[in-house]
Amino acid sequence: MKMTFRWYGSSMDPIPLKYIRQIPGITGVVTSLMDLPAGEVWPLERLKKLKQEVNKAGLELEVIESVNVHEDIKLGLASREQYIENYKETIRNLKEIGVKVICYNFMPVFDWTRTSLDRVLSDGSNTMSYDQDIINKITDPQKFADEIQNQTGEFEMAGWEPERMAELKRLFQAYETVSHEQLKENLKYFLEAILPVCEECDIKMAMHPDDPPWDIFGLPRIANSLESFEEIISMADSPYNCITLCTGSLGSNPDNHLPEIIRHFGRKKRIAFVHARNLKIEKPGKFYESSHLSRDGSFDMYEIMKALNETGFDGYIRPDHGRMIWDEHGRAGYGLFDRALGIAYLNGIQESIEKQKK
Ligand SMILES: [Mn+2]
Repeated sequence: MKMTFRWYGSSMDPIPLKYIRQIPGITGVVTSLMDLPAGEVWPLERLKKLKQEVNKAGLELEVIESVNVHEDIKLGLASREQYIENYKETIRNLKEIGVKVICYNFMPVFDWTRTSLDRVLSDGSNTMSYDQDIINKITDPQKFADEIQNQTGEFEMAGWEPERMAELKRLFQAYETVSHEQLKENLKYFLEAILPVCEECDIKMAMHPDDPPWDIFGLPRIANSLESFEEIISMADSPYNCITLCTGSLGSNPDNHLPEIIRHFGRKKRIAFVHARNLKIEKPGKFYESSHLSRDGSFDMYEIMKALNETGFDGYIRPDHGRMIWDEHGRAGYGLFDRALGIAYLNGIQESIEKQKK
């Protein structure tokens, strides 16, 4: 497997590539053109420059996270045709720079959601947390979105693009008539349209699970369990219709048995990308993001890595969100220090699994 690190680009990420290059075992970065609104074609010239910059630092650029799907595609509006054509064009441009995997999600309106970006843990570190009781009391999602944005300081949150947040009201109204079944239909339509291009370009689409893996604010969510992902990979049957196995997103519902889900999709060769992280479930619907260490959280990270190893996973993996430690100032969940510790830990588990096999 190839160990990677999410990086937001030199103008939007305080972490320089040269620091990332020094993390043991790292092969590349996972990045995107964050300033482009969803639905636009990613210009080849910019992609070439980005690749050059990453390669110059001694790193590969083979995974994009994310090429965001325009809301009109998720809503199934007639205007989706143009956005789907643009998406295909972006896939073709990404092929030109050697990209192998595109991570995306199909969550209506909100991307990953937390109720706090800087909860203080007992060791003095800061982390992101979620509490369904807080979400249940929110009557105005716009106010909630504003509050979360205020907590991010100067850093815009990935997946919470300003243009999408600015029209929350209109989007909520538009989704009133979209059921779970309709959203699945719209996903199927999208996948059937783009997968032939993915096959031609040898680029895997890796769908990220809903985070948290249940409906929020009454919006439908359809990618949150073994069964739902089985439905998704079957609705457009192609080896390029794959999954981003995010342990934190799926695992915040304790009904999701992570090693079992990994074995199920790993055997089918449908896991293209892994987000490996841990979190501590305090009670159903309430959790915080812990360090990667198994005993700090609710997941058995050894069993997770073992399931990947046993199914011959040879795709891309990255540590996911980290805490803020050692007074680091940066993008919530995406500091250097704790994620680098996460990599060192995952490397250690991987080495011990490999040696035990001999
Ligand atoms: Mn993730």
